[in-house]
Amino acid sequence: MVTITGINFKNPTMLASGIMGTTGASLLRIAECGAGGVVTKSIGPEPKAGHPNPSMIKLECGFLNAMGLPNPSYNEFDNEIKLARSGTDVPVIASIFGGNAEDFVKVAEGLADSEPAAFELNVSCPHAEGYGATIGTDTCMVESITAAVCDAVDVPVWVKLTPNVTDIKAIGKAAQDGGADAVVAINTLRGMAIDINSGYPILGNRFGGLSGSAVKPVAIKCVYDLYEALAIPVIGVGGVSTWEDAVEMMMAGASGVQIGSAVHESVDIFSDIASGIELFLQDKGYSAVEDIIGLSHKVI
Ligand code: RRO
Repeated sequence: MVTITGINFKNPTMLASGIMGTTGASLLRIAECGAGGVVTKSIGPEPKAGHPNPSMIKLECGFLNAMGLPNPSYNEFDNEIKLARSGTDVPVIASIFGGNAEDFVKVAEGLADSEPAAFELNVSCPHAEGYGATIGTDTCMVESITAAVCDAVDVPVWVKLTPNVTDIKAIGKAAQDGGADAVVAINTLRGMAIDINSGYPILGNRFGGLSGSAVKPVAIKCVYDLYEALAIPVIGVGGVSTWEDAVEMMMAGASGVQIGSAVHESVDIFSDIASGIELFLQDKGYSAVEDIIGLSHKVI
């Protein structure tokens, strides 16, 4: 078991936002597959259709997506959280987005009734004009949005950060100064792919966000830097597909590890990774998962 921001997780794996998180039934399915926690798709103030197709493509090194924050709005989503919660003890975390502090507060208050275990503020989607990284690259916006949501809700607030910045520590500090209980690092890396026969960018939105194994070293470095710079927990996400990846992320400083793209391989990934971590701890003689969190900062 691991406790992060006062929430107990039976193991340190969690479903990352954006994958299998659009319905209560799919969240429940992942919870039943052994995830320690599940995070919803990001939910906003108004229904949003998302970007035109193709909105997700597979590359050799991972996935490129430009879904464009498709969601039915908080009004239509609270029942999905309630459904997931009613079927499992696994903590359900609500990922939310907006264009300013009022939007975020409106969505958080609108979903509060469904009692998510925490809110994860998406200030990091790399391809959503007016949302996500547009505001998540501005320290003042990150601090004021975080503070506004912290004031409005009585559950922990996590802030999911973009790696598409010069100094992620400054953004992490802004979230911490705003009262965040944890940061989540990282969202996808800005990227694009071009069809060489036609010359057209392949994604409907032309560019999008890269996820999968290719981004793991970037995520590890971001988690490492944030662990050193902040006093609040860091939750790691980016390119984790094996228990070894998860252990590496935790040694960089992650208290928990979210898994997204690798769910495409198998939904059993959560229980596989959780048991792999457990066996590793036993083999190495560690007494608890906490022994490896941030270990790479302690070795000389
Ligand atoms: O919906 C998306 O296109 C999306 C989101 Br909200 C996000 O946070 N990160 C991403 O790569 N895609």
